[in-house]
Amino acid sequence: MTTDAIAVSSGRPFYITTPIYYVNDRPHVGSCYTTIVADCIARFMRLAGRDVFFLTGTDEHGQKVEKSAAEKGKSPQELADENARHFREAFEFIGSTHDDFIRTTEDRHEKQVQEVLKALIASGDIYLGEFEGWYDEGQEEYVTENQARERDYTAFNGKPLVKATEQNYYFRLTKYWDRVRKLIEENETFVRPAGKRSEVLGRLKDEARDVPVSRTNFSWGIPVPGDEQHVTYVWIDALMNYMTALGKIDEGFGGVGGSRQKYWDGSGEVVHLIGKEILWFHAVIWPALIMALEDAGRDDLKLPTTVYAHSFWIREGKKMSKTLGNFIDLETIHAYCDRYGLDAFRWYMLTQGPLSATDADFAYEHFVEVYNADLANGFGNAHSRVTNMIAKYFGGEVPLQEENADLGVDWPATIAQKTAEAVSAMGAVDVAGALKAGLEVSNAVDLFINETAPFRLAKDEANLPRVGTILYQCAEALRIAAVLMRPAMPDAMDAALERLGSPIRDGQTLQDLTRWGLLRPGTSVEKGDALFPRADAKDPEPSGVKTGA
Ligand code: ME8
Repeated sequence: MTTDAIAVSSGRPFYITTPIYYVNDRPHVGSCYTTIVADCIARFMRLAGRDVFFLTGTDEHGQKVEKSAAEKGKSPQELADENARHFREAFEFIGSTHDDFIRTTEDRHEKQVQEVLKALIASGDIYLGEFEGWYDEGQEEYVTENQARERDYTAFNGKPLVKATEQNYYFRLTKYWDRVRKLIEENETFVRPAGKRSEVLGRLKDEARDVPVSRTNFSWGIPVPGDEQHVTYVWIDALMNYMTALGKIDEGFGGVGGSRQKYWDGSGEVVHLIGKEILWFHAVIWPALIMALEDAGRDDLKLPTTVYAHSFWIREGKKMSKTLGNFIDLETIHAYCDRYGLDAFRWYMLTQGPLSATDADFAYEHFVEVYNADLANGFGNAHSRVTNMIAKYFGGEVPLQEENADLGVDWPATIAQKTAEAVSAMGAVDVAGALKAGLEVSNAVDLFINETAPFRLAKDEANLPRVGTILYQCAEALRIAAVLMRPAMPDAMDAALERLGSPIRDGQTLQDLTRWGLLRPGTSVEKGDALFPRADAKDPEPSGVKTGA
């Protein structure tokens, strides 16, 4: 995915996905994070005129869910229903604009996964074999002898690895190993960011091995067609969601006719946004599966454009875990949003989050610092200065500009440059970079006010035309800053635009909205309460009240 390929263009499809989340647990800051990032990209791309499809959902099969349900005295389906509802509610709460929410226990998904299994068993790329190895029960994956030794025979969750022998169905990954390596080597943007790509290429230097794709030690999963004592390994089942939701395997089961085919037919980009711990599955096993399907005659199926693996939120330098009890859970997220607003929470997630190769620390003091700097003293302050002065000096109407006034800032050029920066950053999945471009416009307005001092000039009535020119430029630049920051903070930026008399109308695109001079003199401007009231770090950290398991 080059920057150019993804850039603004009318109507071209853009498909973005999050991982589907396990229903053995409730949503937390991690699942909310990936979904917020995907949402921000989806909103930006829609505004840029792309035909976007944004998918999220839940991963409901597997041993982990079966065990977790048993511990809670529930059936796996009951637990899945309950937690899928929590995920839906959480994603609605954080303002996610996903177009579909897929659940792997849905008929449309199960039927298509069984078709895939049948096709691959028939082509010989899935076969019955025997295996002994080190198994990570938490991750539901086998690790090689080398990896097991390196980790001191400890699983990802800190428990010991177990030695397991099984007769299983296997996927012939060995057959596709070199093709996948070549794909990643020759295509710099298939796995992003660059550091993650190198990690995967490093692992691909190891000896190739086939991967088990079925289990017999639990039953909560999709039965292997023709050999029902085996259930499909959760990973194969889960990865297929990206295609089954579009009806790519069989549109008859997609339940949407052929209307979603265009989102993955080679005419646009397909971006899988994931966390770093599931990169191997997405960067290696997933393309290999698609290649195997191609070999089995499904040459209509395409590879994704980019697998983007972000790092993790940690808490005060430590990994977040249930054992440490230091998770930013939903209740805490609600408490933050109650105090600072959902938009501020999204802003923090998006601008300070671990999208790069390093983990990001969620720390209260840091949250307050960023909130005050960017929002209360940044955009919010610039907005209230400008709307207040327009109210005070021009009766709340956007003033006229003087002809040929040169106030030292070439706004049209600045805006064109910042918009281009935002588009190119978003195309490279650099969400923080894209949002920074908007914030820089609003910071430039603040500086411009300090330098041109309209509040001082206004003391002499003769200067009012000059003051008007300054305030027109401020209001127009702030309008555009709000447009650029809106994918992160839809409600707050809509309020800001509303007060500038410039709500976004249906059908308006980024290109229309970032055109300098759209704001008409005479437009009514409203001043109002602070968009982002200042925060005080001396207040205790917001904390949520637990509402059950
Ligand atoms: O792995 N910081 O589901 P899952 C940032 N069902 N993101 C985090 C995070 C953290 N501390 N913790 C979790 C699964 N995430 C499989 C996926 S996809 C075909 C199947 C996010 O419920 C991050 O996106 O364990 C990570 O990849 C995902 O939650 C894992 O969710």
